[in-house]
Amino acid sequence: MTPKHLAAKVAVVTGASRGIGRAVASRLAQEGARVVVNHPRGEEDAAREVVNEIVGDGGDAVAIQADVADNGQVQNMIETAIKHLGRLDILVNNAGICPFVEWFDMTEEIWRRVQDVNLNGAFYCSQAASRVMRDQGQGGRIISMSSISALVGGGFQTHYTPTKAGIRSLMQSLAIVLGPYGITCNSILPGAILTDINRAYFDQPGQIQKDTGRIPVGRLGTPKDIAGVVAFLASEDASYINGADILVDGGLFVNLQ
Ligand code: NAD
Ligand code: RM4
Repeated sequence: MTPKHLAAKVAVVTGASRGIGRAVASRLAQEGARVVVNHPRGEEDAAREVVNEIVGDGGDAVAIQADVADNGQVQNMIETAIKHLGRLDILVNNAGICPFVEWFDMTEEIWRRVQDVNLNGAFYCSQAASRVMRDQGQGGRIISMSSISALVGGGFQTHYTPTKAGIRSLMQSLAIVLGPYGITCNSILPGAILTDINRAYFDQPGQIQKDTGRIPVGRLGTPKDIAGVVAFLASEDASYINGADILVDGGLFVNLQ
């Protein structure tokens, strides 16, 4: 990939105040894209830090607050993005939550919130963004954070794994609907990436060593491991990849025997 291959592009990255989303926002900005750093209420400082870092490195970014689980806030985010940055070329559906919960303790409220943020949020953002991309008439990219959890279960993730399978499936269907407009839709399936979402789990004594032992490359993933793949899918080199998913897990999934 040539440097600054995303110059003149505008990207919206949901849940970009921390973790994988933050690394994605920074990487897309390094590639020349102007970036919307979406964040939920309460993460203003973290989002400002991401924007300042990008601007300090010579890039361009703006923070926009929106709960992706709220369609009205999502519409408002996309309108505000267009007002500030003029266009939209890349949507990264990254925002997600996974409160680890035992099945017999699972409440309807927790179940619904996880569906609302992870899957319904991806629907709201994808529809709003693709309408803009369609009207621009210059194609686009929708890249969604699914998970290895789309392929395997998780005992404390019974609410979460269906959302990740759903996101992957949504990208497959949207690839058909939006391909004719030059808008490609793909998923990334990260394995175990150490971030806030699983910090309490990995803080348990011996847990990192135990899980790392199952990963052939011998380490947990980092947000940067995922950001590079997003940059590739956003690039011209990936223009014929549509409806695909890329497992980025260091070989964890295939290590069954
Ligand atoms: P994280 O907790 O560090 O980041 C999640 C981000 O989503 C945060 O910036 C948070 O503010 C944002 N967010 C949460 N609710 C939101 C809402 N309602 N509206 C807008 N933003 C919201 O976790 P992460 O690991 O960086 O997760 C990012 C994505 O990657 C998630 O979709 C997650 O499911 C997926 N993923 C993570 C892993 C992993 O091992 N960390 C593996 C597979 C997939
Ligand atoms: C992911 C996957 C990871 C887990 C996070 C919370 O999709 O299951 O292993 O750490 O969710």
